[in-house]
Amino acid sequence: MSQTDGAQQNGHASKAELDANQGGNHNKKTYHKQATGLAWETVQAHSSDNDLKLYGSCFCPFVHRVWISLEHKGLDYQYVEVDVYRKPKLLLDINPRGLVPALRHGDWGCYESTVLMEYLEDLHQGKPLLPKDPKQRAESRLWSDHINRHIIPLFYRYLQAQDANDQASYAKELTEQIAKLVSAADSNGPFFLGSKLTFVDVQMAPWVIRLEKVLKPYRGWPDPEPGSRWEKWVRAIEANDAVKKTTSDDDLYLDSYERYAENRPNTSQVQAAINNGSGMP
Ligand SMILES: N[C@@H](CCC(=O)N[C@@H](CS)C(=O)NCC(=O)O)C(=O)O
Repeated sequence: MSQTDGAQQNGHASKAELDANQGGNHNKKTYHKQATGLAWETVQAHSSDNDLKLYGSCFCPFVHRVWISLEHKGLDYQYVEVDVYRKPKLLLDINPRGLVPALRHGDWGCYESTVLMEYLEDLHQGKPLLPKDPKQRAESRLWSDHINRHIIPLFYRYLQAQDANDQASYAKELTEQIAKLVSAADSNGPFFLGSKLTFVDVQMAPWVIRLEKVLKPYRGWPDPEPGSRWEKWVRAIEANDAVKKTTSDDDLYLDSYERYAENRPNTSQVQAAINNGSGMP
């Protein structure tokens, strides 16, 4: 199928294919079902059957982490796009919670983006992402935990907030949590541990991309301050080959996140968790 086939590929579901988040309104943008740009080229290059399969959805930042890891390591794998809100059996067979990313390796399957990144490390194939030194490994896990526990929920809280005062206070909190992470990074960089892309960079990269492509247009998230350590890190992540090869064109993110920016009902388990104040899925 070509990249432009079918109205549902470009964020406008066709009449027969309205998504639950659109509330019956054909004019509402919805999530894309197929990667675009460089990410689409990577999908095509990894479409042949393989023992190692990544089940993903092109807009998903958690999938993006695992996908960047696979590309960075140069592993042989197959990328399989799934409509995660229609939950095909091949996804539920691996993850009964019906979330992507899910990985199948032979007859074994597993899920959870951080767990999957650790699994790929444990294969000891291709370029490693965790450093050798046990203390640096522990610190990488510590700061990955900070990203998962503090930065990611705030990203969604800020994006979903409809009240201007709430938005201002979440913007401040998100800025503070990112500043904590940046202050733990190697002072020269450009990456978290120094000159090379490692685990923490990949954990954070999908949200670095989405700060620019989603939070900036929807909430006015500012560009990094010129000359700052944060700017150096952001530019290094954006310029990284594995990140570029797994990133779609801007419209895909703008369209796919409109439902979050409007905090529409039936958007996702993440959106519901933020609204209910329960733990992230
Ligand atoms: N903690 C999970 C989160 C994965 C997740 O929330 N994925 C979203 C897509 S970005 C999903 O599968 N949503 C399906 C749903 O909401 O039903 C991870 O790190 O892998």
